[in-house]
Amino acid sequence: MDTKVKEFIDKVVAKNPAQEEFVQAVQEVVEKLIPFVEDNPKYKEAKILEKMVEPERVIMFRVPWLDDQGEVQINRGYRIEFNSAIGPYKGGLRFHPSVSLGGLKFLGFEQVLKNSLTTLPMGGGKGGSDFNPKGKSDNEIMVFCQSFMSELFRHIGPNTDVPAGDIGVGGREIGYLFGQYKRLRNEFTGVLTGKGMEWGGSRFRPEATGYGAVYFVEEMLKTMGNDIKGKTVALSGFGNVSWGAALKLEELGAKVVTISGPDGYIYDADGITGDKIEYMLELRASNNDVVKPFAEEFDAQFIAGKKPWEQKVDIAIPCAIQNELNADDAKQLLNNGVQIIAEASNMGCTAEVPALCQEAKVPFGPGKAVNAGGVAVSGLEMSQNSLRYNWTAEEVDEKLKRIMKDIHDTCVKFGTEDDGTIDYVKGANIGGFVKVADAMIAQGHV
Ligand code: 2IT
Repeated sequence: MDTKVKEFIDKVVAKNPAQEEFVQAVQEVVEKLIPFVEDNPKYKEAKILEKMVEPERVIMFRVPWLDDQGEVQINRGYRIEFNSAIGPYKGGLRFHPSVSLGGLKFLGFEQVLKNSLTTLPMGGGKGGSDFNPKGKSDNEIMVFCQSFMSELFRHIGPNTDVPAGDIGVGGREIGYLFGQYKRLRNEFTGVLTGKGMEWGGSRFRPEATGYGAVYFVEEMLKTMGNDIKGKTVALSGFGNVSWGAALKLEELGAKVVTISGPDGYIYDADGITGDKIEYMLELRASNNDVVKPFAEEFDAQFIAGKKPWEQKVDIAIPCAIQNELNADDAKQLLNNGVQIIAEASNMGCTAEVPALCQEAKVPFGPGKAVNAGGVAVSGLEMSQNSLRYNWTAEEVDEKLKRIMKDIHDTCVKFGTEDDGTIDYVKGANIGGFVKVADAMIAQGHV
């Protein structure tokens, strides 16, 4: 490791003990940014990198609720308000038993650069709870959401901080959270995104992360003189992101052969299409967090306890959770001739994977670029709420496509190497950084 990078990371580790994912996310970014900052002393003098790794504000709170048996349950809630240099804090809420302060700081840190890449005026934030939706009744989910919002409401607002969904938080949860916010504030505002179409939501917000990821992969393929038609694709997860990606991949003539859950993965040689894609929504709504029932329903293969990366595919798109594709998985994919690995999940790959891809001259798309379509359509939802107006499906889709193309152009601009290859990690990190850093300098020492 470069000595300057090491010095920087040593300080981050010392100041943030036991926050490995946060350190991993910071390291991936500063490895690319420190050389850039050395060449641009204004960022160095203003200590922009040092400032950017410190959230502006961290809110941590108790979330008590009563389960269906009348027993008291206590969870922990968080909101990390990371950076507001270019707009209100914006980012999702994650409800998952693995949620911790360090995990949310990694997600908030990534969100700052991702939101900047979208070209829209959004700062970065992230929040959530260690609440586990698995096995909970609909009533328990509602009661939990109401208790969570009974504290969160005082910290957020349409011009302050605008949460959305993430793992474990979809349309249903956003509904319960919005209802409670509205009740407490007596205000109907765009304080959350991912709302239902009847009450201020945007067309394509549920599909947006998956659609955007596929648009980005299409752009990557274009630079290789290739296209998506006929490609076989391995997706992981069965939630919102892989559902949206599967829909768009089918539309564009690619073939999705895998999805996965914590219990294992599905391999379907015929392709996951039509009703099979819609069934993913039922799996999620069941609150069981398993993918096996898919195999029973559609006579596909279920491989227990394994990850989909052992299959031979043209394109691999992790869509589930952080660090779900490691160095061994990447080697297996590369040996099997994979042409692109693109993270639709946040930090879906472990730290070694981008370098392995670069060595093999296989393009690697980092999450903050590939999955930015979700928050981009959240930004468009905020615009529509401010206008008190709804754009048509065509209008939203056209804007999303344009944004994903702009993000790809930014990656090419800042990430093209002397040999002509594109380092998308470098491109996304520098491209996202410049706008935030310039805004921070312009706003003085705050
Ligand atoms: O990771 C992400 O970008 C999201 N969960 C979406 C955030 C948002 O505000 O739409």
